[in-house]
Amino acid sequence: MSREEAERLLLKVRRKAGEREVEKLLAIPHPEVHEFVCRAVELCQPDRVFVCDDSPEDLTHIRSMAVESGEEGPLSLPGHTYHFDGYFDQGRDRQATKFLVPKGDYLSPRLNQVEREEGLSEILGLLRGSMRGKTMIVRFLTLGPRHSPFTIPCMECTDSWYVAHSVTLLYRRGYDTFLKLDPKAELFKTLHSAGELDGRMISAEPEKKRIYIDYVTNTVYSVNTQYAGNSVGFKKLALRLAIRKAHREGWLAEHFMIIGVRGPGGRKTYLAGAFPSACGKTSTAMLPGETILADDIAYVRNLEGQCRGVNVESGILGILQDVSPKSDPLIYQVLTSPGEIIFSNVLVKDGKPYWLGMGCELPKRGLNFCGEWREGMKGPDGKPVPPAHPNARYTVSLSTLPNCDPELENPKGVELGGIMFGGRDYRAFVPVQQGFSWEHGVVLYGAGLETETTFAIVEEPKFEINVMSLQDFLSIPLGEYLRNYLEFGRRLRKAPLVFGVNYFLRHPKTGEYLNHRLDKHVWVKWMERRIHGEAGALVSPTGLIPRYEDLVKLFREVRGREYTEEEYEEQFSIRAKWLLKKVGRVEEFWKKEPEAPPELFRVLEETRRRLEETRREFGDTVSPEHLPEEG
Ligand code: SPV
Ligand code: MN
Repeated sequence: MSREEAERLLLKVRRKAGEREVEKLLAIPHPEVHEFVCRAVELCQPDRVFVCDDSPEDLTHIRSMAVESGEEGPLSLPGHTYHFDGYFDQGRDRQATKFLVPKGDYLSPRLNQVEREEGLSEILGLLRGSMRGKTMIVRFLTLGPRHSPFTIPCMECTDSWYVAHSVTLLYRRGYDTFLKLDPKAELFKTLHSAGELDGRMISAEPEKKRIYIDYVTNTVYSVNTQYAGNSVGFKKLALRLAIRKAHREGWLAEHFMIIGVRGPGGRKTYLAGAFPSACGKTSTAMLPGETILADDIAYVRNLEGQCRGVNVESGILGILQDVSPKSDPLIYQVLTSPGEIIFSNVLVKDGKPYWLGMGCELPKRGLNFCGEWREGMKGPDGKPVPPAHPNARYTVSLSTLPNCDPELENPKGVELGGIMFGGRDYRAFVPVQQGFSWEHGVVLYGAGLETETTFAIVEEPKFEINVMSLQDFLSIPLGEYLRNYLEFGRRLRKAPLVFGVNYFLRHPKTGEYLNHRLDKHVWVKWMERRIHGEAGALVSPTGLIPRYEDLVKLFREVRGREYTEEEYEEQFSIRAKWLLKKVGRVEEFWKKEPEAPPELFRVLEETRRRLEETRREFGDTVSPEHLPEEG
């Protein structure tokens, strides 16, 4: 498109945006950018358009408009603000989030979807006129570090200053990348409107909340919602687009944290980890003494045979609940010091934010997501309203954390020595184990990742399979995704070791947790030693497990305590009966996926055979003393 054509196209925008904003758009040599902004203006009919060029003035403008508009409120500490989402808008909304699937395309029926034309007409209808009286903010950013093989350029049009402000904290600035963009470069685009707002600047029509993903045009539409996971299009929404791109191009887009783990002699080894919500992901990434590179989403590529990973984001949208000086000293310190932080859905009293489990008594009244809150209050659905929402979050830039890894912006990312998968499993998997191979680990710990949702000693437990903790976001058939994963590892010169972790093992009789919250630090250090061939292992039917003598040393070093043989015996006994049930569940789940790769069933079948043999010889629960040494 020539400049003249672009100017003609942007005429409509010029009336609302003014000369300076249009010049910022015209400086970008990518016709899709102009078309997208024009279409958004025509459809949503904002009164004004603001194009953010990432200059300090523009970023300050967004920050102050977030407060001036009333979407955020100031707190006492400099830089701290709060934001509330509506009562029915407190988390990612599985039901309202759908793929737009063109006729003739197939997505697993497990993925929420609507026929593309029908869905488009619904969501465009809801967006029509949604920005009247408001300003549309246009933002440019990159997913992954800038100037890197990982970079994906992205843009967002939103009518929420809070969303635009969150983007500043969570992502890398991208306007200058867009100025130099190849006019044919692939872009991800998101169009968001908070819709009708009530007197407290909260989306007023939650029943009309829709979040639709159009993978045909790499566009995310989101309306009548403000919760960041639904409105900031670059988290799990763009992840769905990235998964398709990764699959086409042979790399991985994952729900991963990445931690830098220190080993002997000052070396550092990077490990990635996938965990469903509330299974220990952030607390693993934030282990004291180690560094955090990524908290939520990573891209992983084969660069010259090496498995390299980057953080897609540059900030954290973290859960506040149970962050206390004791459990998470690092992040607690950050949250109680001056600096740019948005607190969402907390309790606010006298300029201070409060959340559940913060380690002090909470005020009996204050301001929260329901308005003026007092103890005993009931919500619109008749349920008691907690002082702060359990999914209350903080939004902060990673670079402000003292433990931020220095390689965050490395365009080549970091080499991943290992990948861990962790679910919530009260009675089967040992706390840590290593897959026999890439294939074995990816299938058994990743494709079989489960979260146990109930614990009762007598009843049959309930489980939810969450493949690689990515299941909600998968945008291609599950079997194809797994095949891509397996092949990715086979093409590497040295595939990362694959580990399965389980922080939730309980005593079979008393129901008590068998590990302390911080024992995971020992498991992580054991993985680090394994990657460098510096720890032995025993061969169990489901993977390689630590030897007692290695753990004794690590517990002394890391936790400063003696690790007893009784603890080891309890934690690392092979619970063959429950493990056999697990294998059965995973098999049942995957049988329903027509494209499931045959290797998956082979690994499961071999696991079953090994478990049955061991059980026949030693019984339902097998002490590690019966297991042979590796090699
Ligand atoms: C999660 O729930 O996995 C999150 C928060 O990381 S959200 O951004 O809502 O996805
Ligand atoms: Mn997440």
